[in-house]
Amino acid sequence: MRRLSIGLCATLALVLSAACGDVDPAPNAAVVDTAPLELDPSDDALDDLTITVEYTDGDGDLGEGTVDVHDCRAAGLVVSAPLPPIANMDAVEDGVMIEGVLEVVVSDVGDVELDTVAPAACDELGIGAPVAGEAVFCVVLTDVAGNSGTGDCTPAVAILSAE
Ligand SMILES: [Ca+2]
Ligand SMILES: [Ca+2]
Repeated sequence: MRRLSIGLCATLALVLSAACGDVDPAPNAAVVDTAPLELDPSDDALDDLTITVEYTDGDGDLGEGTVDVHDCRAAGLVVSAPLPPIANMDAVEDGVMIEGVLEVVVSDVGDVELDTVAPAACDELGIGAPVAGEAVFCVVLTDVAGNSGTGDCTPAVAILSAE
């Protein structure tokens, strides 16, 4: 039973769009912190992962979109959560570029059987085949208009054996 919770840090910035008008409407993500780097699936207090993501969205409508976290150990291990409103309505209407930090918590990471190849969403981001005792998580953001930008992945997180 895995859950995803989202914390929005208070670092939302409204950036005036560049006048050249070449705005990317898709929200991009960059993983800036992953903690802890070791999870113990047999201990409920030690199996929760916090991924800190910097986001940018060229037209401001990321709020109320979704965040997907792909567990690259096997296809279909994806947790999704709705994002809270981010920019105010005026900014969204005006298509103002926004950037800020999201804290994404993936709760209760379990021990799973590995696929032989990385799931497509992870492969696209350059993640190789799953490795025993490790897990990589990739974060992809989708704005309220349905635009998905470039995601980013955590370093390998050690998964302690449940034995
Ligand atoms: Ca957007
Ligand atoms: Ca837990």
